[in-house]
Amino acid sequence: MKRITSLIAMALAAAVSAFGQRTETSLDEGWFIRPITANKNPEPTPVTLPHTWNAEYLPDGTYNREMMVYTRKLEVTPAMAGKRLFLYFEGVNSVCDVFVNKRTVGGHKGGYTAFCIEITDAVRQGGNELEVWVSNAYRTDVLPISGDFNIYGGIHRPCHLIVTGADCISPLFHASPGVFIRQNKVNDAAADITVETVLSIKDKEGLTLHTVISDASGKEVASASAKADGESVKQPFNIQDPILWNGRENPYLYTVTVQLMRDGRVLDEVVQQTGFRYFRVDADKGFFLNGKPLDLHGFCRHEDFDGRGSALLPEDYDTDFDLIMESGATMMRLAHYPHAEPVYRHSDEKGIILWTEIPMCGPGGYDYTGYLGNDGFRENAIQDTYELVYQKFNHPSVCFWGIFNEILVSDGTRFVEYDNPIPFISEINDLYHKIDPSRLTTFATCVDENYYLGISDLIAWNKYFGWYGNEPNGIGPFMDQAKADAKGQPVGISEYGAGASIHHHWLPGESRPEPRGRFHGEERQALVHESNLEAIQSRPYLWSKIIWVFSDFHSSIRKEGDRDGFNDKGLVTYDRKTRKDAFFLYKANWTTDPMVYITSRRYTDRTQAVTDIKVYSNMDEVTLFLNGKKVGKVKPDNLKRAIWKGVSLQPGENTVTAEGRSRKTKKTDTCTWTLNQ
Ligand code: GCB
Repeated sequence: MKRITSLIAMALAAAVSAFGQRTETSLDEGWFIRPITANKNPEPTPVTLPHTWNAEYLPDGTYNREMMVYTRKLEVTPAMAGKRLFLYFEGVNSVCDVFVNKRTVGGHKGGYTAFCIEITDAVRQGGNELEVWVSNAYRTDVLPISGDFNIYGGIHRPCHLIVTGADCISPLFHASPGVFIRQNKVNDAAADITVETVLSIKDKEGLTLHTVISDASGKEVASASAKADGESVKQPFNIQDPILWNGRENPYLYTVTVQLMRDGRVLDEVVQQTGFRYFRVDADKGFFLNGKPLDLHGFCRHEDFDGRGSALLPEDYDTDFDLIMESGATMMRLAHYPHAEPVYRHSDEKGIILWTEIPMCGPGGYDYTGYLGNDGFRENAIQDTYELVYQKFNHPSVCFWGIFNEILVSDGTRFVEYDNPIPFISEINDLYHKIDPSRLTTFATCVDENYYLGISDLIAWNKYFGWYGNEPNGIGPFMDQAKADAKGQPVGISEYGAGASIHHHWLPGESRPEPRGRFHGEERQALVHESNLEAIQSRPYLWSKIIWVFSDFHSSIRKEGDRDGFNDKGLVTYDRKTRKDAFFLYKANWTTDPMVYITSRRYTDRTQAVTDIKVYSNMDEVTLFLNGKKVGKVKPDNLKRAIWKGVSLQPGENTVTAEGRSRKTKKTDTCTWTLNQ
């Protein structure tokens, strides 16, 4: 019965889209998974992609990092005779071999970029067997070789079958769309662009390429035809008075349709969305989008969701983006690897600026053996760079290419000659610029020394003042010094934050939670963010101000906070159901839609009668009521905090109400605390 259902589902998933002779069919349904070792549960389990076998921890708190085998039937219909067939995997973590009818057809190293394999000669009419051996075991030749997050094993992103005619726009070129919209020069008056199309053709006779650019209403704004007789075709366009892609204010998108034609017949078609924009970073004034300053603040984000691991569903991306938009963020750093396609698409559509990076991730090297001594590591990083850039090339949201996160030196503390990472980092930086001269390069470092200055266009620091460190001066003076040392290179903040459990509560004056300890009071996280935000807000030279991290995530190396195996520095919980207090600090500071929020609201059972009450609000003034009686009216301060000191709760239940007012608008928030004495 199960088999029949999955066959029906496979049939339904077929013919998802058809452009010219190209069809793209989802292969997400109808898979089975089994361990490679037959003695362990040899019975295959049916699964649907995206899938990981590590969504939950094992009972002992570890997760399986062995090889698993995915199998699926692939039906080749008579209509596919004479066509070219390609398997397109959006992401298989982290190493795989792909077989068709027991024959190797290809494989891939690296779990966060797509790859495409032509299987035309490996299939036969009728039923075929697809098999993918996937391993997420530790390796020194596949990025990342280190990191504070879990490496989810599986075909954790969707998979498609692409069928084209003999001549097509290449799906094979670094598994990219094969169409690259290069923004040579964009300003308010014109967008000077080149549409470059990579072809995979068997017979170039009579081929032409017809490209149409249309605006958001579907109206054609430019078109051109060119002879398609080489491996790639470049078509220049000059679009007058373009409507610019302008971040959250106006994320305006154009559509570029490229058709490969012969004798008036469309052989293949690729459709891409893009937005035209220009940007720069000033060492003193920060980021400018389309000539105007835009404050870049937001979150680092991991691809990790309760019950799913990294195999997110479309609705999970909707949930995340609703929260990101609600917070008022203008940017995101996609940590610490390329994210799935919906993240880039949502960012394009909603106007979020992206920093996206290859998984070259510290700290240290593999068990601190260094980086470049590992055979294959360099090649894998270069491959990742090509794949990331070409696969995400047309997304207007992407403004920054990230080279690495926290690469320390061989022993984790010292900078030693035999594994000096700088030449390699420079090599990746140059490669980014060679493939895509239109964007800026950056990285996230945690070292205080100046080893890395001047290598990339921009630089940013991961700094945890108030959480890991006891530094008396905080992030402000640290960044002032970094700016002075950087001699004109723009400096930013790539991470700052603190851990928090929504089940742990902390009062000012209590001792500071241990970062590696079990008690991670929610209120303390908010306080750390307040002090960082204050320092950051008064330093307009910071080109990026990025919080670690959007949501809590799995990290098997951690045993702290309220659960093992989690990093709890999220501003929202792992299940996205709770926005922690600190989330509302940012919402109050980053948004203008009237809001009022009583902090410490989850601290419902109390033993101290006298307490401070803190409200985050972006409104003109806030009035506090306790059990219906007015406590007082306060104007929120520079961090949008309204604080009432020494309020006395009554024994038993207390109703706390905050009423925000801005001219005629009124907003209220209420919570209940019980005083047990
Ligand atoms: C960092 C790392 C990030 C960690 C974070 C933390 O600097 O870049 O991967 O998860 O700190 O929580 O300690």
